[in-house]
Amino acid sequence: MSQRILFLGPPGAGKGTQAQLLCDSSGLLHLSTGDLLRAEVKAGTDLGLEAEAVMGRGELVSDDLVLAIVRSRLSSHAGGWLLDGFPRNLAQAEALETLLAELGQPLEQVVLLELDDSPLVERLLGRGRADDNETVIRHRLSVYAEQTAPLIEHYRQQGLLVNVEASGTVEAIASRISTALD
Ligand code: B4P
Repeated sequence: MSQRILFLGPPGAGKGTQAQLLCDSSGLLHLSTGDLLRAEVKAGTDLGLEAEAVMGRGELVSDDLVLAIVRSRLSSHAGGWLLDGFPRNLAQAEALETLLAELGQPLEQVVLLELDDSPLVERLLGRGRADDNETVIRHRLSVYAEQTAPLIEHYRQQGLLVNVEASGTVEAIASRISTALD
């Protein structure tokens, strides 16, 4: 199986859920920028204070801040990894490519989790995190469409993209992902 994987998809597609399962069974490092940012918020660091307001509005935290987190984690890890929720725009994707070239660890596969808006909103309302009210969710979906969705074409052109239908049970989706990964 690929050792350097990225999960792409709209908020609520289940990136975090599926990444956790796959990393538990494969031993890959699970690197979720959302989880790492929430840990900073919880710890009350300067970085967390800056991120909290931005996340609460459903917008993207600054590229520099997110990249610093990813750089520090990837530089200190020798094995395989799964990036969940990063990159979220073209600038982050380009910065990631530069970092991975420096580390000599090219990306091997990008899994796109695909789901329509209406089940996404339903799932996120059910999750009930601080940034999961309907107005913020709608805004996150539009931020995804404008800033993150262009990455689909970017990775398709690089021949790295595999599409996975993200509807159905957690187990059914996990099984589709494992079939899709080389
Ligand atoms: P994230 O933490 O990445 O979260 P997400 O995209 O909202 O959710 P995900 O797709 O992981 O869904 P999950 O498995 O939890 O982002 C949050 C915020 O952090 C962003 O808005 C942004 O502000 C900031 N951020 C993160 N990365 C950033 C970056 N690189 N740059 C800038 N800002 C960044 O599943 C959702 C719910 O569905 C859960 O309740 C789950 O239990 C449920 N679920 C999962 N699979 C299901 C299934 N098959 N059926 C039914 N329910 C299911």
